[in-house]
Amino acid sequence: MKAKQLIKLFSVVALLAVASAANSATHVVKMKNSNADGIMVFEPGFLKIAKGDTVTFEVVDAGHDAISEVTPDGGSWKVGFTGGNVKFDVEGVNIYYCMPHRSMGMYGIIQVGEATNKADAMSKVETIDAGFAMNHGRLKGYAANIK
Ligand SMILES: [Cu+2]
Repeated sequence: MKAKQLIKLFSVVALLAVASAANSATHVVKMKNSNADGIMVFEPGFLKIAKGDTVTFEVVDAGHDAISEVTPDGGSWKVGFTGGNVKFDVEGVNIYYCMPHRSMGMYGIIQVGEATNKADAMSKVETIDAGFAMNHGRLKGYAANIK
């Protein structure tokens, strides 16, 4: 291959890389002690993203983690107390919680593309909410955004 052809090939590869990176976005979910939704919260509590997007769990207040409870494919993911990134490659509804504040209703929902497992997720929301010691209705409010 001649040098000119090689340069052309590299240009195409570089453009493709830029294009695919531009198609996936990064979103932020803050882990906080309080906001307008009450105490011990993920912000936003409901987030809709596209398949392939990444969510950065940001530590605003210490002492929170994020652990999946419901996922579209039965898989699991977890973010520790120092925060971190989760890339979502499966379409559907993810329901997650913070271990230390689980009974206080510190839950969040991330919908990735189509809500492929909506019926399952909605029935789990009922069960989860019934187990809270406080903040009843918060998770149901988030779930009302699942479309
Ligand atoms: Cu927490």
